[in-house]
Amino acid sequence: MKKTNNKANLFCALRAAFPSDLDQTAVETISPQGEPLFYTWRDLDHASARIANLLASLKLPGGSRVAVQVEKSVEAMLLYLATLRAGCVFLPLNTAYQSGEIEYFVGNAEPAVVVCTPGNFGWVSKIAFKAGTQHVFTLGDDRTGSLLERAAHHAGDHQPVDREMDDLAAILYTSGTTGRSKGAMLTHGNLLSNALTLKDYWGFQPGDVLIHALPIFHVHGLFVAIHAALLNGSKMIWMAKFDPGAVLAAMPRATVFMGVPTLYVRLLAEPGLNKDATKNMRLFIAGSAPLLIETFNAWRERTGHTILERYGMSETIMLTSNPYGADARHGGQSERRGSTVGFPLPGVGVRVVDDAGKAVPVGEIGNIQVQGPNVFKGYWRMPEKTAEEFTQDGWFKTGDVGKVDERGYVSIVGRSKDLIISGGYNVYPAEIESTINELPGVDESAVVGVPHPDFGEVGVAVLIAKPGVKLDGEAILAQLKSQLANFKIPKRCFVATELPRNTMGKVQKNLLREQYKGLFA
Ligand code: MCA
Ligand code: AMP
Repeated sequence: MKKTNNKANLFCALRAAFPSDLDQTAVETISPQGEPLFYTWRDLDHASARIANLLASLKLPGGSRVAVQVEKSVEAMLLYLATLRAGCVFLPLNTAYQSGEIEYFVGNAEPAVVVCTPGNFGWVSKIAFKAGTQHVFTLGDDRTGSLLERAAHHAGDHQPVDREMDDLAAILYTSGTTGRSKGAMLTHGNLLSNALTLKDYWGFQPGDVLIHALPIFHVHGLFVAIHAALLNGSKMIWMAKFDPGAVLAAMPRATVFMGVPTLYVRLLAEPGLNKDATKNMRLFIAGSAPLLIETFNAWRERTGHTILERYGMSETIMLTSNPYGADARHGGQSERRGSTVGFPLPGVGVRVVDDAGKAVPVGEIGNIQVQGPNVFKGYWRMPEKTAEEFTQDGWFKTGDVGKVDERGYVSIVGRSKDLIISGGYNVYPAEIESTINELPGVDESAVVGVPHPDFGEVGVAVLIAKPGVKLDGEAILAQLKSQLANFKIPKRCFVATELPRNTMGKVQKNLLREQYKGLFA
């Protein structure tokens, strides 16, 4: 690998933003044993260099994937930074994924390196070696495991590998309405351009402190949150898991919080959430799922802060945002409006079209298409799928349905893709249905999303048994648990005699949604 002209390597931009006093605290956290831990900027630099040197010592071909399924820890973030430094491609995997899901991702991405928890080494390494992976390391959330043991033998300085803007930095798997998951390929240029835009648009400033309470295997926690903090040289208060009490307790020492709507719902249930508890905070940002207007209003009422809602996708990182301050592109409007996702970010194109691809008039509903330096390079090894998702003139079809009002605010009003967003995680009914349909005695099934007070939306399964077979919904759910990540498991499963169908024979999911909409009210 060449080691010159490395300015396009995203790590270089992040590293350049570290404060000049490297001995300041960059991250504070609590160990799994409950002891406070502090990492300086120098620690982030040296520890990520050691891991990058370890990766370099493996003499991997350029563009090698590093697949990672580990619990959240500061070291897991350092592994991400090290992967960028080393010029490899980071492939984060949700810790809830079961062996069948991991087997697919590893088989599809063919990573050169897999990092898993010490407890999962047995089954993960078996899958990895079968797929041709040469190196499997372990990383525990308590700084244990072979990755750090091996990295400790390497030097604490490392020259980031030369990368072009168009080179891959990460692959994020995202499911589809049909077929298996697709790996969205994000480049150094995609990530850097979006991070720079967000830092500016959200007014990141000296002295900001971010509460980081999201998982780091998806865009929100991994890119939006970490890049914003690092690019601003901001300290992070790092939480391995979201705990509303701990977040509330950290607010007097913090200024920015990012969360999916469920996190806001749970914080609102804390009696201590009030104006006084949040007075040091500058900005609350929400996204990944629709923020109910009730939550938006309740938050303003209780804290005096107006949540800034934004919208994005794994394929595009962030697309739109409500304004932080006056947006000169929109006549200086600065209002954060509930039930909208704000304006297209600077440099991002958003258009709303009808099914024939023709632009709809202002205020009318249509399909959202987007364009910009943040839009991904394509799906990993799926050129046909990539081609299908782009228009002839190069716009990406989001699958979201929405409108842009006369003031320029974008609203998402639905989705043309059959997708359930539960607590900020995406669940594709097609995947759950095909897994259920494989179970003994099942003839067919339908999975729909219904409102849920905590997760926003959850899946409910309705299935039909084969003639003469008696099935039990609870037993079906128990069987699914060994095959699918826990958040994908429908919260209820009903056995019916038939599914409602239209004259074309298509299951009428809207009728099922209507039938079960009050289940969790
Ligand atoms: C946990 N459970 C869930 C979910 N999470 N069920 C449905 N939906 C969920 N999201 C279930 C588990 O299956 C388990 O059930 C029980 O709840 C307890 O699990 P546990 O892990 O302890 O739950 P938790 O810690 O309370 O987690 C809830 C959570 C978490 C904190 C809201 O789901 C979370 O961190 N969500 C954030 C997801 C996120 O970061 N999304 C960003 C994607 P059982 O006991 O029956 O097994 S990036 C994105 O969407 C785009 C690009 C964007 O715009 O940002
Ligand atoms: P993912 O596949 O995890 O990247 O999820 C992306 C999808 O999340 C988008 O296509 C939207 O459907 C949804 N999404 C993200 N942010 C918002 C938001 N603020 N409001 C409504 N939906 C959102």
